[in-house]
Amino acid sequence: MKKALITGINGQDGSYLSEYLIKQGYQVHGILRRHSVAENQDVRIKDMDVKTYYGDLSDEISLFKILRKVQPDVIYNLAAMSHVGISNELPIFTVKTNSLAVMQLLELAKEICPEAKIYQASSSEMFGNSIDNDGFQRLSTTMNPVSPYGCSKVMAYNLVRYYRNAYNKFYCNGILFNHESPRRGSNFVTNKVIKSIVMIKKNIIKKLELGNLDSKRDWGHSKDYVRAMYLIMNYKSPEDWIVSTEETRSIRDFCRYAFKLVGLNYKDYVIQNKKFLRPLELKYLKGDSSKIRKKLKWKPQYTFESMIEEMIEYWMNKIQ
Ligand code: G4F
Repeated sequence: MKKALITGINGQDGSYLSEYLIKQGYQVHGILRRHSVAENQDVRIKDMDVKTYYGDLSDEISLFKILRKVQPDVIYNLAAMSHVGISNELPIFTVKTNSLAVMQLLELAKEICPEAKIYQASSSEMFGNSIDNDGFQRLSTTMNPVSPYGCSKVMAYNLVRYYRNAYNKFYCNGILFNHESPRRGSNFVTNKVIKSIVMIKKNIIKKLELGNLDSKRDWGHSKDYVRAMYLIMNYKSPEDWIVSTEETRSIRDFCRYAFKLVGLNYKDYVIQNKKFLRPLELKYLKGDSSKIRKKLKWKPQYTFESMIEEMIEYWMNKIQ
């Protein structure tokens, strides 16, 4: 039985990937960070057949011990300080977790489990406001990040490429555009909007405060994107890939559709609060995923609409 180690196993992607890998016949191991609220520690994976270990990417001793004990065949590095807005408040922590810790992982893996393949969760935030003339971002697009998070991810992306080339390793980057689901943290805009809509509908709150409504994102579903991760790791050679829906919509479009689904008009409820604006905004994302569609036959199964419908249904049942 092949062994997979997932860092960030209790996150949105970590939990969907665990389910997917178990179905593919893997023994799944994961690293959990200690959480002060014990119930939140493993909330997304508690019913899954996975083995977990307390650790932290930035704690080299825990990482060393876990790698030595598990001896994974494949490592999916999904752990990160993943909130772009908050990376402006925690820039040093962001770089330590998202860049330096990745170097630590690469070094340790090279010594302890030299045959292990590594997947690195790279991000469309690395492109910043660079857009090719045809309106897409692709592997050749200049990376011009506009947040500490984006900068930290560019460093990790380059480290993975460096180790791959220098030491002839199967290390890959998946540059994933935004991906959402009912398991998304509720301080990311999609789940914040959906959860608030349900609370408005149930008369729990009256308004929804947001920041920039005009930035555009290429939003897919996390379940589709973990399938892409698996395909990337099972391709014949280690490469870098873009995973995206090739469609872009504004936060305003998202609100318009989601409010309409429950019979409301977003204009009656959404107000702007400067507190949610960022020092620099990434204005537009639309990824060219033709490479993965062609070479790995990947394509998303969810649409923008079916993803939002699933999220609404989840919160309608959850919030009473
Ligand atoms: O949902 P968001 O916080 O996602 P963002 O910043 O695009 O980052 C996500 O996608 C990246 C891939 O490109 C990942 F790497 C990253 O880890 C994360 O998953 O914000 C989306 C947009 C932004 O333009 C933001 O300014 O929504 C805008 N927004 C407007 N009001 C808001 C809010 N974002 C948040 N989080 N909260 C608001 O109230």
